[in-house]
Amino acid sequence: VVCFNKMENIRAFLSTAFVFLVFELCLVCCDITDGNAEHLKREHSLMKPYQGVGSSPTSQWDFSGSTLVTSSYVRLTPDERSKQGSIWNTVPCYLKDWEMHVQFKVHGSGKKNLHGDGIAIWYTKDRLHPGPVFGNQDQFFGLAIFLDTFRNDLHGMDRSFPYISAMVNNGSVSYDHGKDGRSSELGGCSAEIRNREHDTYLAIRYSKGRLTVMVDVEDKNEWKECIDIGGVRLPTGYFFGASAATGDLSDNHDIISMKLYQLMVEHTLEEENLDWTKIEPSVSLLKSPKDNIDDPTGNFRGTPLTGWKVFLLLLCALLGIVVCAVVGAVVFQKRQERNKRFY
Ligand SMILES: [Ca+2]
Repeated sequence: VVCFNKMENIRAFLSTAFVFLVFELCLVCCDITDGNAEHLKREHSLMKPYQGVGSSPTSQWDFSGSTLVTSSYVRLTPDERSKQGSIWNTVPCYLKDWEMHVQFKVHGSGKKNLHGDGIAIWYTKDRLHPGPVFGNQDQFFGLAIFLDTFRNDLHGMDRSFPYISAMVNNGSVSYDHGKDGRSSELGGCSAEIRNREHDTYLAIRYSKGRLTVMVDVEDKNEWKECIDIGGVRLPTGYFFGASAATGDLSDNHDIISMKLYQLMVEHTLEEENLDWTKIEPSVSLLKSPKDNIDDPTGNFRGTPLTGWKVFLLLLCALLGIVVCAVVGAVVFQKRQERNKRFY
């Protein structure tokens, strides 16, 4: 009788485990297709040979200042003093979760430390407003990523240049050039982005309030984390752009491409019902970035292979859990039987 009961228990347990496994697999499958699928959005992307950029009323990109568009690059500034130029997407972006990949090239004849000032990538309310912040207006609304190639702050020797940093602004804060924006930066890293023989890339991901910036400048075809912070709030309906400026020192600041990918991320009903265009750009620094890790791999160029790898890993983990549970149940029952014999 004991043996019969035991078999029944194990069978019941196994069937429960099987149902659980199937259920979990379904969840995992749904998660993979919704979480990792990336879609290039052509209306927000700038790619060779830049056909129709700026020249027609239906054009999706406008440019101003010193910007020169050729068939193989968009030169925001030439390697000459006191230039500034920008290029702006004319279509507001209503995606809630996105990833922008920028291929850029900063190069010039200036020797070490005798070049400047750098490039800024923007996601802002206003567009085509030339100004003092890397060729764009100050006190902007939205997000800026600065690729600062010149050290203005001689007291800030704890960081090497070029230096990449992020700033979110609700129109109230000024960028402090003299301090290289240190007082308003959310995070940053040093990266050798200038005069490289190979292609150099930057990726900006904004998803579920988390801002991640990655660089690929070592010709290794892999992303290296630069900035990763949570609690960032940005509205939809802003514009993507890029600008650059030179001063007493100069460089060629080229954009080769800007590719925007939509990230398929699920939001709660409450989030969906919000009017995302009304969100004020802000950052809650109370939240530690480390508390906010939902994708610790930071694996950007999500290919189907990565998705499958994750899937297989999860499958193995689930199978492992089930095997452990079954073994545990058997051992537990055996122990109980043994205990019974003692009574
Ligand atoms: Ca600077």
